[in-house]
Amino acid sequence: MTEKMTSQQAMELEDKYGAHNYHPLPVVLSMGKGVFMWDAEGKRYYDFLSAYSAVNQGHCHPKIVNALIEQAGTLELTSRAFYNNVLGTYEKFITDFFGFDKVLPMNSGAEGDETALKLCRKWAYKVKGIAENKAKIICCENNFHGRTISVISMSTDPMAREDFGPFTPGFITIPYNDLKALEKALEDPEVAGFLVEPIQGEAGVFVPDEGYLKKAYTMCKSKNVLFIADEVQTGIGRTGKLLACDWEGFKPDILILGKALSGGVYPVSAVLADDPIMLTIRPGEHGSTFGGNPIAAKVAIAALTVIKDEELTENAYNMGIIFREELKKIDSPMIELIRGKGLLNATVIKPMNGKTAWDVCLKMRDNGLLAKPTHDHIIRFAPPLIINEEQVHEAVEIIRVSLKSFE
Ligand code: IF1
Repeated sequence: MTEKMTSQQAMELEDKYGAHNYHPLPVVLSMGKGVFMWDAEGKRYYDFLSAYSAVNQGHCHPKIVNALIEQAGTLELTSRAFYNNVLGTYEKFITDFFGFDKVLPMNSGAEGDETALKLCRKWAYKVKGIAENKAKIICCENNFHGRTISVISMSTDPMAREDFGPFTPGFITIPYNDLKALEKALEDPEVAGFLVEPIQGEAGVFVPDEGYLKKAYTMCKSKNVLFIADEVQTGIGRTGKLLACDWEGFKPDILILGKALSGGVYPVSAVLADDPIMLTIRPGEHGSTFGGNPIAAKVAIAALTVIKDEELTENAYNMGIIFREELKKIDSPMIELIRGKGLLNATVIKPMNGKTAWDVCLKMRDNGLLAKPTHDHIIRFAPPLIINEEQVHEAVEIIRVSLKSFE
């Protein structure tokens, strides 16, 4: 029996044999359950990242894990060269769940965004009648839609773009939360779509002005432009509504889902749209080996069923209010501001005595809570949506003690 691996050994192995494309917080997790994870030495942590909102249902949810195990032992993959007895059931389930005619199943969030871009362009040429190769898609500054070449072609983050050129053409970048800029960009008759995150997660949980999304949607409709909502991070209950777009009561023309669509158990993403858009892609024009595989189908049905049966959207709404209220009670000069919706929240940290958000995250780790900074001074707080009130209070106390330790 091999010696139980220590955290140090695990980190050394990753450093020696793994690409250095991440700078993880120095903690090595070995087990997860509900809102908690445990490290290699058995120390327990509150998970306040949820793998960037992929683990909304809590770690290792039995219903989702059992769906995975059962299907994996029955029929794991057919490819789309053949039918299987699970995919159609899943397609009906998810299109009913979100209210669209059809779904195009993929695997990662970036694949979902790429699929949405291709679908929008196909619609531009087949339906809107834009001249071939002239279709343009509007996106926002400080966006995050994934790491593929076309997706980073929309990025304004130097780190995401540097030395990865040349880039895919056909994107118009405008400031986020700026209707005047959108109005101007929409004057271009070759614009086919507007791709936007209802809340910009990676940028630091930027919540746009109330009404921005609905007005943007209405402006797009007036110009026969598709509103494409990237809800990979904000969707599936995270913001206290099933979709963040639900806060403003409209249905996007194209909806992109990922992450919590599987509860973190398996890579599953999906693009949903109604027939006039979705049917512009014909057989053989798009797909993927694993897209819509039987395991993904069963896991996604279980993951969405858990969201509904355990009323996790409502819990995210209620626990989010308590979390922000309690966080605001912390009297710390390091807390510059708190923002968010539901259980997608962030605080901007003002460095103090040379200590930054990174140091706060290290201290919270020592005190039993895991979160990670984004863009230097912002800490995102996104626990699994199953968190209860007592756990919210305990987590806020850990955050308070950690901040106080720097005074
Ligand atoms: C990493 C960020 C978050 C996303 C939205 C598409 C995707 C993501 C709105 C692509 C993915 C992940 C990627 C992950 C860290 C995380 C992240 F920091 F990178 F930006 F959440 F904010 N649309 N976000 O947030 O989905 O292909 O990853 O399945 O790259 O380290 P994916």
